[in-house]
Amino acid sequence: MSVNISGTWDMVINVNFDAYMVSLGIDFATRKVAGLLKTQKVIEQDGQFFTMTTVSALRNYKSSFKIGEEFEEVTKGLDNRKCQSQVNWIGDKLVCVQKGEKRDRGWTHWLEGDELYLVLRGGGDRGRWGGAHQLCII
Ligand code: VL7
Repeated sequence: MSVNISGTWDMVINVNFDAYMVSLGIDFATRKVAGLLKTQKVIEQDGQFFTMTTVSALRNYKSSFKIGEEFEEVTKGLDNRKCQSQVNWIGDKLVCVQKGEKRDRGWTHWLEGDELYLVLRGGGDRGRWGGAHQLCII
């Protein structure tokens, strides 16, 4: 039985988000504004079906997918790239691979206690968030 990560999660820690954005080619001005955001992650999980909305004062980003099914993802409003994405449970970690122009791109979510973590990977760089945290480690 898989973990349930549904809920509304407030960022509390954010590490190396700027480096993640650099790896995706986000311009300086956008990075400075985006780096100040306290984002919220709203996750709906219904069996194999997920909807994730990253909510911020600047813009929102929504993606919906089914576990194990490849889908076309356009990172609209972010770096606006097209990816063939697939999300799977690997143990208790929810792992997304985003095949496209960037190598080794994707993200991983997992729970630790009552906190949600997120590692973002872009172009060989890595980032990480948590629950009410956003952590990024490159
Ligand atoms: C992660 C932002 C930086 C452009 C704007 C900043 C707006 C709020 O992949 C993501 O989430 C996954 C895993 O939880 C589910 O879709 C979105 C957002 C990273 C990348 C690019 C800066 C411009 C930030 C939307």
